[in-house]
Amino acid sequence: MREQSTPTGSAPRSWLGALRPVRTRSAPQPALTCADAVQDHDRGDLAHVRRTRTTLALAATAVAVLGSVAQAADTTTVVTGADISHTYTAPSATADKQACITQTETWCLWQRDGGSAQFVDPAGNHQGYLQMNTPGSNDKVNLINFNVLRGKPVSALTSLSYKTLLDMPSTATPAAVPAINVVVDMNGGGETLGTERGVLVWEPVYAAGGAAGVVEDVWQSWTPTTGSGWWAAEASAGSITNYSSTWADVLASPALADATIVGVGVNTGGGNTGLVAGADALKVNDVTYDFERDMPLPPKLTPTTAEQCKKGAWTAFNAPVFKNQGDCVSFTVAKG
Ligand SMILES: [Ca+2]
Ligand SMILES: [Ca+2]
Repeated sequence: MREQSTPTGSAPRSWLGALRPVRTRSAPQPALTCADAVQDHDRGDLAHVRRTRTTLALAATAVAVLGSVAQAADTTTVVTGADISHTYTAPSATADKQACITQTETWCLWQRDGGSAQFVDPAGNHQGYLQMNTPGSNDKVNLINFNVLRGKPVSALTSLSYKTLLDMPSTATPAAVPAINVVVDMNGGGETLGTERGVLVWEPVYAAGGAAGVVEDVWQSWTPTTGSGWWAAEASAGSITNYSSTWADVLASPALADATIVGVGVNTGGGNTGLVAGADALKVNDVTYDFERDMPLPPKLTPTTAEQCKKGAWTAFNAPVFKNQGDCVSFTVAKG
C-alpha cells in the first residue's frame, strides 16, 4: 500500500464550520507493507436511526412493462450508522473479527488507533456519504459488508463500483482515497481466520490513470471490475501480480480457484496520514449501498413567483438551489 506524509496535526474535522488545519504536504515516505488491509474490530458509537429504503430502478421497471427480456432490477439500500452491527477499534481482536463473519453481522466498522468514520451530510440534503479519517500514520478505517455474496465463489462478483472524495485540505498525498476490500476465504467452506483469510484490494491510485487520475475535492466514480489496480494481502498475497492485475486476472488465479467471498467494503489503510476522504455508492453487482447520515429532510422550498426571489430571498430556496437571484427568477419564469 502506498504510504506518505508525516503527521501534521490533523485535528478532528467537522463539516459544520470547524476550522480545518492548514493544508500541508510532506514528501512521500517509504511504503509500508500491505499487510494491514483488513483485520480486527471494536465497538464505537455511531448512533443514528435506522432507515433503509429500497427502490427499483425505473429503467428496469420500464423493461418489464414493455415485456422485454427480463433482467434483474438494480436496487439501492441506504446505509447509515444504525446499520453497522459491529464496530471495533482494538487491533487483532479475534472475537470481533469472528463476530463479523457470522451470518448475523452485516456491516462491520473497524477504526484502528486514531482512525474514525462517520456518516455525514454536509449540505443536509441527503447527499451524504461515509467520511473516513486517518489523522495518524497507523490509523485505519474500513467498513465491510459481511453478508453480500457471502460464501459465493469470487467469480460471483461480476460488477463492482463506488465513488470517492478526496476532501481537501487532506494532508495525505492526493491519490490517497478509499480502496475496495474484498475479503475472501482462500479455501472456501467458511472463514476460520488466520491463514485462510485473504484480502483483494483495489485502489484508484493503481488504476490506469495513476495518481494523476485522482482529483481533489471532486467525487469520482470507479469501476474496479473493469480495469487494473488490484492487489492481494494476507493469505491471498502472491495470488496475483500486485497493482497491475485486473478483476479477470483475479478470477483466473489458480490460488483463488477455491476462494469464497467473506465480505466486500471500503478501506483506508495505514500510511495515509492526514487523509480525509469520502466513500459512497458502493455497488456490488445489482445492489447499491448508499451511505447517508440519517436525518430529517429539510422542508422543500421552491419559489413560485419571480417576486419571491428578490431582496436576497433567493438564497432561502433549496428545491432547487440557485446560484443567484437571476437564476431564481429564470426558474420561476420557466415554470410559468
Ligand atoms: Ca476456509
Ligand atoms: Ca450517499
